[in-house]
Amino acid sequence: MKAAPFAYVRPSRLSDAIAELAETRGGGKVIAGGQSLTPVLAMRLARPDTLIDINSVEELGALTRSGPALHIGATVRQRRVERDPLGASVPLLRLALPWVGHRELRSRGTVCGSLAHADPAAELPAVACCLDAELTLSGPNGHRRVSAREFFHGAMTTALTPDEILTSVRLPVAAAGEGFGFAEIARRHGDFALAGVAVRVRLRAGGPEATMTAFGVSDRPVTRDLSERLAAAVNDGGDGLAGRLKEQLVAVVEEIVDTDGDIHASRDYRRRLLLALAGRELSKAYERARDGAEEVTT
Ligand SMILES: Cc1cc2nc3c(=O)[nH]c(=O)nc-3n(C[C@@H](O)[C@H](O)[C@H](O)COP(=O)(O)OP(=O)(O)OC[C@H]3O[C@@H](n4cnc5c(N)ncnc54)[C@H](O)[C@@H]3O)c2cc1C
Repeated sequence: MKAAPFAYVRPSRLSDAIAELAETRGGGKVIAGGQSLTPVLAMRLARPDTLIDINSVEELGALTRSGPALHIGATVRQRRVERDPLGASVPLLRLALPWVGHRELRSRGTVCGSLAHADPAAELPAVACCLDAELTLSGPNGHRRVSAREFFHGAMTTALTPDEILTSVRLPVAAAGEGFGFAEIARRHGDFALAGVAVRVRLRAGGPEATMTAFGVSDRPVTRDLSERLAAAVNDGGDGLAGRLKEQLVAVVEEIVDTDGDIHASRDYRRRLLLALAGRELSKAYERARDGAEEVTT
């Protein structure tokens, strides 16, 4: 099938892009990498009257580190973050990116595009939630900052209003004493996840802090503080931390998996996947934090 007709504009300034989008009064759509939007257009599941291509807006192409944060502009490709040495400052992102489709898709797809698209089974929204990233949304009334955990409202639904552009995301760079874990189960490599987890562990004097974000199991990424459960499993001592963690996490996982079964997996199967992944990745993240091996190479 071919896309329904649309007008196409390619402004070179952010203010013009915002003005063009506002002028469409909700009928326009931003296009970044086009890896999700183009198939949707071709199937006529979306029929925008205007596409606002943001790829010529120079100020949206920045990938910079400023103090404790990595700043990723709206047109920065996923593959660039995967390869650029700056990307290594956010190890969880580097762990997750190879799971996003295939390399060819990541060469076009943008980090912000994936966040704006808000597929509940996508990897990068889970990373943003786990790290409590900050998103900048820009519209006719200026810029506003939204935490990733408040950005995702449901499947393909976010805090973005029809006249706003997601202009950048800021993620905290890793500090000493932190460790990360990321994994998913999909039917084939490059497919969306049936269930997945992003995990961050921080060692503190009072005990370890642990955050886990699950994806593919609800209509949006689900984040939980697992510090007490990790501390309990660690304090039990001995080998087999992943197994002890699984025992600690049964009730949390039961509560998180909030999707009816579908043609790919039942609810019970997703729970079992999530439990196995959560135990394993939390244990790995703890060991990485303890061993000071938070840097990830790809
Ligand atoms: C075969 C295939 C497999 C894939 N597998 C995966 C996978 O395993 N995991 C995964 O996460 N993704 C997967 N994807 C999608 C992924 O490739 C895209 O990178 C990502 O979802 C969208 O990024 P994009 O820059 O291409 O966005 P686009 O396709 O350009 O846009 C996607 C949506 O977000 C909006 N949008 C984009 N940028 C902005 C912005 N800055 N401000 C406001 N709105 C914006 C668009 O209007 C559109 O609604 C797959 C895609 C394909 C075709």
